[in-house]
Amino acid sequence: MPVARILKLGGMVISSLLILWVGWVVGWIYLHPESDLAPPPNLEPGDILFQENGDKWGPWGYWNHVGLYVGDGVVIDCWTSQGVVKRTLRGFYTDSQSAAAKRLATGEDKWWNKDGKREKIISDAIRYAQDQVGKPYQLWPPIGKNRDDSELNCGKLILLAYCHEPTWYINLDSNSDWLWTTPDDIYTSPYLEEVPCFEGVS
Ligand SMILES: [Ca+2]
Repeated sequence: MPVARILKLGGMVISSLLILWVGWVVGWIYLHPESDLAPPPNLEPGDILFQENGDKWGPWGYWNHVGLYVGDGVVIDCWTSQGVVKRTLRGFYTDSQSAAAKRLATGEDKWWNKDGKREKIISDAIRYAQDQVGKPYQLWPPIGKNRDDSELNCGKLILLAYCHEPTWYINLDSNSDWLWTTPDDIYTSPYLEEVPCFEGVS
């Protein structure tokens, strides 16, 4: 067999394998099977939603995505492929293999539970997230620039939504490294409490 023919066949095999591999990766990332998880009926605007969606390329830890519920069945979150977007609450849950929700702690020992501050903090967090829609995803680790919101990722969006300096300062990154805010860093924050997920009444 002539060398040119061998090279041509080899090239075809390699390019076919490459196409298959790219297809597999794209499919694996974007076509997660839908789950039958449904949002709990007692969510409130400002609640922070955690998702485990099987994306093993996501952040380290159990939860690999986090978003903000802004009310009226809408979630704002930040995706690698899309940047900051609005999506449906139901879509957030059907994309989840498991999910949880947390909210700013309601205990009287917290300074924000006095003089209506909690309501103001939550409405400002929602407004902040809405103002970020359309911003690009931050591809590289945000070392030293976790407060720069020209580019965002899912954890950083939530962190900055609840960290309005100089008006107030609630650092939801529980390990406070300011290098990378993973969904797990937020999930374990002592400033949040679990939303009791009552089943819907059918
Ligand atoms: Ca961190």
